Amino acid sequence: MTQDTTEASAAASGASATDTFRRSGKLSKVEASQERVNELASALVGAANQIILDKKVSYDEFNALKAWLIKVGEDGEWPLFLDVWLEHSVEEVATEHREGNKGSIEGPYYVPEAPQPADNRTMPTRDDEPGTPLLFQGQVRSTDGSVLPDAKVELWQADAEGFYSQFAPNLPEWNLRGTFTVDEQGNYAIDTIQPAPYQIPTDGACGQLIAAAGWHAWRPAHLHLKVSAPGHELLTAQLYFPGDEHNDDDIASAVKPELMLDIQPAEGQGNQTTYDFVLDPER
Ligand code: MBD
Ligand code: FE
Repeated sequence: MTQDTTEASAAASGASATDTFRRSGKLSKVEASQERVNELASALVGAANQIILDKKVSYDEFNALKAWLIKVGEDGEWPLFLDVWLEHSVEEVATEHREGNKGSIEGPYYVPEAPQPADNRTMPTRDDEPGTPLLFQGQVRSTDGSVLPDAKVELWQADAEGFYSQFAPNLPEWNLRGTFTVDEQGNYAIDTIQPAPYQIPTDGACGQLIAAAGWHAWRPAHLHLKVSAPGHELLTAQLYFPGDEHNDDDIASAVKPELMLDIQPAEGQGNQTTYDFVLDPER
């Protein structure tokens, strides 16, 4: 058998993220009145013009911007760019009414309908999956304290090298992606591994911007979750690991103190952590 030695590239992961967005169904929910489009587009173009005037942007700089924007599209990096630098504000607006759990951004690498493992407990991994084992468990409740026995926990994460299945080459389709149900007490328990910090691709347009601006490309290690229950608002969240050097300077500005895990040594191998979710009833 010839080994597939394809390496991760910005353009390949960007193409997958663009494709995933197109297939997500999110676009079918878009409705915008002329009034609203006018309000938002005028504000955006107005702000950009004001920056040009304030910062005295030159023709050379204007052309560099044009070239860069063209490349963002060619590399398929619009989902990455928008989710890294803008989604956190959209998430803030969308969830400011909530009394239950704090959430965080979805990011570009969610794929719906990850299969439920046969034992409802073990995240799909390769036979030789590297990484520290992690038992991740907790309870799902409503804001009034009642347990939610019909809740569902979707978990997706990078592997111990920082790669997401379906967005990096050579990984099984559903590696480290799973859907789990809770028991009658609203409890879930999932065996997984600890993800590595994630570096956004450095060889595409977003990486080019990061290098040119002298920024860094890192997100702290994180677990991605969607927690849902009938009659409740869908919670999209990320959970973080204490001590990660990028918890305080996440490139995607998506860390919140409420989303920090308490990591303890497990009785067997690796670590364990307990995190309870509180969902808001639908309004
Ligand atoms: C990620 O893994 C991520 O979670 C976000 C928000 C953006 C880029 C990569
Ligand atoms: Fe992520």
